[in-house]
Amino acid sequence: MITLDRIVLREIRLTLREPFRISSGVLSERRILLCELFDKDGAQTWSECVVDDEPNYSPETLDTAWPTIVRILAPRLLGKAIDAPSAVFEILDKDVRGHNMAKAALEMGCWSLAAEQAKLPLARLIGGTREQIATGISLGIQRDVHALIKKAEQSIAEGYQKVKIKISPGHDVDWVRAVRTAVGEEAHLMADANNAYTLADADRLAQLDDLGLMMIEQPLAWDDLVRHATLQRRLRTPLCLDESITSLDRAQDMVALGAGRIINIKPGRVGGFSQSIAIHDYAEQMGIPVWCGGMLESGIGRSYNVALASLPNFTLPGDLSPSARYWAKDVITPEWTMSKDGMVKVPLGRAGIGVEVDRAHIDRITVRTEELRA
Ligand code: OSB
Ligand code: MG
Repeated sequence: MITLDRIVLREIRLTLREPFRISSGVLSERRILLCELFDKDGAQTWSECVVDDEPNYSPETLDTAWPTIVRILAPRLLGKAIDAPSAVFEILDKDVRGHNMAKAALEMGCWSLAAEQAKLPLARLIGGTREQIATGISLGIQRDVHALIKKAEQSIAEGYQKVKIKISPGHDVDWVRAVRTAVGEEAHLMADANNAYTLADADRLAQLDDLGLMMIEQPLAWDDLVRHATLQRRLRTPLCLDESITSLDRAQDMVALGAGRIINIKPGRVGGFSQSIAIHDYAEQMGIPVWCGGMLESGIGRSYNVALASLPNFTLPGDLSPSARYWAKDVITPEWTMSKDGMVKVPLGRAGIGVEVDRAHIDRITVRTEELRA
């Protein structure tokens, strides 16, 4: 039983070590929304709302999520006795359209609180079976092809098991081919377009078929399925959907339409863990592999992704780069690290999210807080 008596929202600023460019925008200083959740019986945890500053990935931003949590979502939970974290999504979702990332921040926090209460690592509470997760890197669009080749080679040398190349018109077939030539046939490469193309580009995208990619992620519009299905029929390379999969229903639609063959699950995008687990289970039944995407989270958001990725059907490497790839200093200790063979360990040594949150550091980089009470 969970009864929240207090939620504290914080906006922190973390500067990326280098700007991250995707087809739909560039990120350099992250405004990150953290939540601290307190149960009336003393359990406490942190969660992260994975919104960006700009609505170029999803319609949500930090400035939509904050007031939505304050005015609409948190009051549905504060002071109410909640049977289990699996009940939270429905409570938050009833008659609230969208705002999945805002919902997810609270929902996932409740899963972590339940793990704290049960004295279990979050990964174990949800039925995770892996002790370490194969890790890939997501490389932003670089200044020129030489910079991209260098980054890809470095990533493989560091042990990453998958290299995802962000593409956009003008930075696509030739760039990916150049990387393939440089790193050889065996390297696990994929491309992510973040909606940069239309069906008019099908011939161009079909040229990627010769480059041995594991998948092409979300080439078409952020909310599209039908056109992806048309495109998938033209391509040998599997399509992987990211932006378009916002619920279990959309995952089922993807399969029914043949709009993709792989799903990138980001718990924030689908409203939290219960929806992520439902999509995972459905995909497993349908023979659809899934992997865990990233949103340039702080170490707190990452801990949820790592726990989720310990479920059995997360069979492909996740975008779970170690802390040092993003930040000069992360908000947790120890920071997330990756072994030489590209694995991230699931923290199974303690309850909840499994990592220590560096409150003093968070205090120093907090620009705003708001406390919500039952
Ligand atoms: O499309 O997967 C994406 C980051 C921000 C927004 C969208 C995406 C990404 C990434 C980065 O690819 C993954 C990571 O956290 O390393
Ligand atoms: Mg993506």
